[in-house]
Amino acid sequence: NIYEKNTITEDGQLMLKKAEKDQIETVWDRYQAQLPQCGYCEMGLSCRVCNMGPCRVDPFGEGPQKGVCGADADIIVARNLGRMIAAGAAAHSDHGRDLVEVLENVAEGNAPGYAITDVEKLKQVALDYGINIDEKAPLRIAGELAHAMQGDYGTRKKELTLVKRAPKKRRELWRNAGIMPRGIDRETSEMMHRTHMGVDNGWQSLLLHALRNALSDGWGGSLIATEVSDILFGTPKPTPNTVNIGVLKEDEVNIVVHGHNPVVSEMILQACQEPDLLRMAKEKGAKGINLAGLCCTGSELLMRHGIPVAGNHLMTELVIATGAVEMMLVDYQCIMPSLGTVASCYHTRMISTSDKARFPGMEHREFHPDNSRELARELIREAIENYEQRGQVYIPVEPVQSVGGFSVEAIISALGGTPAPLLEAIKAGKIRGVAGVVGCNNPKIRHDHGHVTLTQRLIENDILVVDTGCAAIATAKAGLKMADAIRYAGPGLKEVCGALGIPPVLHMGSCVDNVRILILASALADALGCDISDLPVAGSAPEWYSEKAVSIGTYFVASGVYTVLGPMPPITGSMNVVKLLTEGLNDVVGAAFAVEPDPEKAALLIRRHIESKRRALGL
Ligand code: BF8
Ligand code: SF4
Repeated sequence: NIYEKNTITEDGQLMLKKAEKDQIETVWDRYQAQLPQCGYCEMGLSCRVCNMGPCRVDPFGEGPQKGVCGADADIIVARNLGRMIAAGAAAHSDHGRDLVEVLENVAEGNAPGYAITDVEKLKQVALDYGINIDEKAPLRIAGELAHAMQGDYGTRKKELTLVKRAPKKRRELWRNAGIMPRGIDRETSEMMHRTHMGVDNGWQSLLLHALRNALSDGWGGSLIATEVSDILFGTPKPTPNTVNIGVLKEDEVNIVVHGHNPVVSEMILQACQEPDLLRMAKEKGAKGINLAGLCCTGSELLMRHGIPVAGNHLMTELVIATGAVEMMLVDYQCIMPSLGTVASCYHTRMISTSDKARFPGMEHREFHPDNSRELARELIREAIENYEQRGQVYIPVEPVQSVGGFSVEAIISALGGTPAPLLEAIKAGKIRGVAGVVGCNNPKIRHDHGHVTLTQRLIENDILVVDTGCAAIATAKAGLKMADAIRYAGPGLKEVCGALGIPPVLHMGSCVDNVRILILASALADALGCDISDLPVAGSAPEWYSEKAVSIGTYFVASGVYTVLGPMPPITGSMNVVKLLTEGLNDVVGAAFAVEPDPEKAALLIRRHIESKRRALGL
């Protein structure tokens, strides 16, 4: 049936049925209504960069082969891809900037409710920035660090500070290829400049700058986002949690946070735990206040506090259709503008919180570092009031157990303080290699099918999987992160994970936390004295949809990680671009992309790649 065709998840199928009954339009309905999607756009062959256009190039060679300005298919495709990467890098990096601003406000005493939680990490990152930390109070270090990080964002000729964490060989490669990232904003701004009509019309030079732009995200904006989040809210440690729509509770006030930046969700969490508000909830007849997450801000809370996650990207409308959510608070990114309409059919109050993100049908209550604590309390009070308005609820499944919180620090500590045991297991062949499975859901792919199937095939074949974002939520829902999930793993991986007491699939966080995978890969490369591109590792994004995912895939490849995409990016209009991205980049950065929508085949590609890297290392 149609429900099973759309999603592999039981909660998704049952909720789709419920949504149909309630006459709720979902992302799948709207996708169907768009079909067939524009073939020119699918191939990247349409251009609306300027007002002499819009233009399109005929892929069959019969109609026009150039836009009004004279741009051919190669230029148009490369320009479009470059702009996708610029948007993705901007999204992650601006998220990072918001955290730096909170750090600055904490240092100045203007952010009640926020604090420095991980002083060790603050000091370590400050040292990376060359800040003298001797005899300085944490708040003073925090102020200096925030200032230094702001410097990384702006115009500068130097290299980004944190690229020093990449292996030496990799940095030399970036310098020689001319793709070493400078300012974080600079690279995005330069991409917008280069893709203006009449600027960079070399498809190769455009794509090289696209690599640099993506690196400014992976080794800049996203890395800052993760590090400052750890400093402010704590570096994750392994924590049990529960996932799927069953984490909502019939007899409690359900509050859901959706979006990305922990700056809002952490304050909501604090408020949900305050005794006077809990008392108030009980007075209203609820057993308590139940906070659950969606998407990446959900993963942020899951990683640090074991807060349950109700679902990933394609589940966000369906969570509201339970009728059990008193309030959903959103910040930014991946929040479908349809959510307000869905909520209008139920009692759910929808709150937007960021000065840069508004949505139809939502009430706007803006969070700033100085008002966050009070505003969070006020909103939770209102959510509790709303409990009385609740109608019938439908929560059709039981939650699934999972373990998350695998920061690099936590992994190294599980290994006994050094990456050596993991390397030994890889050398001995018990673990063949490590694969990152990351990214979104996309209605073009059966929901969660790509993530779960690929992950199963990999762990069966003794490949350790690390995951983030919506992929990480998918495999958790599928039970691959339960303590006893090692029963799904091959014999070697089962033995190693069993001895360490970890699942074969490690939740490393939200999408900005993909940098944790980069740092892990760098640690392995350093320990082996090689480059990241020599390692038996791979990346994949089986169900990606967002511009952020394009930036992530690109910085993975530019960092030396072979990366397999599920859905095809809009580049097939230029064979030159396709060839460069899937083959030519091997000569530039020692890694390239592959595209394979079938996760069974993607698993084979990754296994083949990992085995070839093992052979090259003599393993
Ligand atoms: O940053 S995986 S659908 S929620 S873009 Fe979005 Fe994709 Fe999910 Fe988080 Ni990432
Ligand atoms: Fe057309 Fe060139 Fe303008 Fe693009 S930049 S819309 S191809 S004229």
